[in-house]
Amino acid sequence: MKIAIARKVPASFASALCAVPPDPPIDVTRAREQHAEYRGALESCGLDVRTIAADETTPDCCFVEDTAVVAGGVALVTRPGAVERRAETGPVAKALADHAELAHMEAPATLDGGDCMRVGTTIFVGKSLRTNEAGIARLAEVFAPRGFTIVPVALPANVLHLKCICAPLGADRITLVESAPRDTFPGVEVVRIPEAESYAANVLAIGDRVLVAQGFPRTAELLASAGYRVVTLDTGEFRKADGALTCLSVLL
Ligand code: CIR
Repeated sequence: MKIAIARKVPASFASALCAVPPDPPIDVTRAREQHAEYRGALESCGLDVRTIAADETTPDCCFVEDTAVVAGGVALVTRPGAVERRAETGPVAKALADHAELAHMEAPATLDGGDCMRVGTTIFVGKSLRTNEAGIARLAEVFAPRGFTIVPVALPANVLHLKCICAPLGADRITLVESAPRDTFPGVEVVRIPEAESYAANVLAIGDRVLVAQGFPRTAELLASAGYRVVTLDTGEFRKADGALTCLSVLL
């Protein structure tokens, strides 16, 4: 059975990093309910969900995706771009150690897992304010010898992570917001997400099912027409902290 690593929402999530201060503020109780629904959806997709305890000193710790990149049996534990998030990696690395060979990243490299999108044997990596050249070089050093091709993708400064504009839909297909250039992803089939629903481009595909943020009907229709079984989830509290669906798990 495939494993998903998730991490509980701390009470301090109320002061998670946010590009814009949310109004109304983050409701931690509701975030915890949404997180439980998310974990339930992963289980319904047949995943064995392992949930790490929260750490009150790291308000963003539920966004585990940023702390590791897993491919080909290796987990590269990242050095997150935001200083406030650096201490999140230890417990995730511990949880991953039973399932994957661990690799690490040293200063000055920084990389957030949300900038990495694996499609077959290609890993697209966003050059963002969180992921620097040294981080991309380390990604290549770990995964290129294992048969992966690393393709850097320049991102505008207002895009937090690569997977804010696209997400994998299996081995040869992705979602991609309409405004992003198609030729950045050669040889990959694309389901275009309307600009007005750009937040919903961050889907989580598991087999023939795809988890989609609630409240984006056009995206849900497009994915259903593309042959997926769509499961919608309320991610409202995570969105306030610039998070979405892929951010909340690491899949093995
Ligand atoms: C941050 O700014 O780092 C968090 N508040 C949001 C991280 C979202 N992670 C992701 O998209 N992979």
